[in-house]
Amino acid sequence: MILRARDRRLDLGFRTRLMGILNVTPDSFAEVGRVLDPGAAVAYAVGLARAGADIIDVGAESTRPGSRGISAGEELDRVLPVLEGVLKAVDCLVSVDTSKPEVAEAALALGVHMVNDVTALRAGPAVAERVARHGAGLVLMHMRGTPATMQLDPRYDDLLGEVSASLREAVAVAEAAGVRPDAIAVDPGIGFGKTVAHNLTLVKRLDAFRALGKPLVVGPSRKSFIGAILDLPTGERLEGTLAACCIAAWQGAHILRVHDVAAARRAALVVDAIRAAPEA
Ligand code: HH2
Repeated sequence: MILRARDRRLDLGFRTRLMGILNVTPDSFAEVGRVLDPGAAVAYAVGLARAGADIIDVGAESTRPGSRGISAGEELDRVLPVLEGVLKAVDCLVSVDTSKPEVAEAALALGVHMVNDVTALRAGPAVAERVARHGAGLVLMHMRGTPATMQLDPRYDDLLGEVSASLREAVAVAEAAGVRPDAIAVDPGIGFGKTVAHNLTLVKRLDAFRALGKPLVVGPSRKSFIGAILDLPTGERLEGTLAACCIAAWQGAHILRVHDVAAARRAALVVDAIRAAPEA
């Protein structure tokens, strides 16, 4: 399987890929990966690329549980100078983590390769239309509710079926808007309107999303379900993150969205080697 993004093709067949997290925010849930100063943010991105990131995902609005969001103007002010610098400084793919069409458009005009939309086009096709016009890639992530409300009482009758159906609909909207079928990846949205048990099931049963026929992105990195198991703060969730990443990769994740690229790279290489080993 490949993921196309502008003139680039990310081959997903032979090894697990890594999306490194860069949050240009004062309030993202984890301190790791949070860099507000533009110069420091670009230097941080260079470090992610050197550590083995295949994609650097730059976000300027935290979507942590309870957050209320920021204006498009504020998001643009934070993200554009950083994207401009990152695009010049690294050779890997660069994505912008936004669900606002005006932010997506400005980032695409600068040359970003992908848009990572954590609302999976809930507000309509505007983001997808812009992605299509630039020939870029698109990640569609499942979220139940909004960041402000999503963790109040998430319930599903059929977790895997409902998340799959919602992603399938979003893919149809994206394709109808003109996004190339091979430029779309999907993500079940760990922590976005999910209980601890839901998150564990999503990682365990990631294989259920293979039927969507799209590259699978998954983002367990340092999230609260790991904290709930280990009773540890975000700064001490690396080992738990790696455990979840290994299971996710084993179950078919093509791209792991992580804060800790160097550590995840080592873990993923071992998973890939085990997968490639002879059966007996
Ligand atoms: N998680 C977060 C943000 N964007 N995108 C995808 N595709 N998948 C995810 O799981 C995902 C995402 C939340 O993590 P983070 O960016 O570290 O925190 P915050 O939203 O507080 O900035």
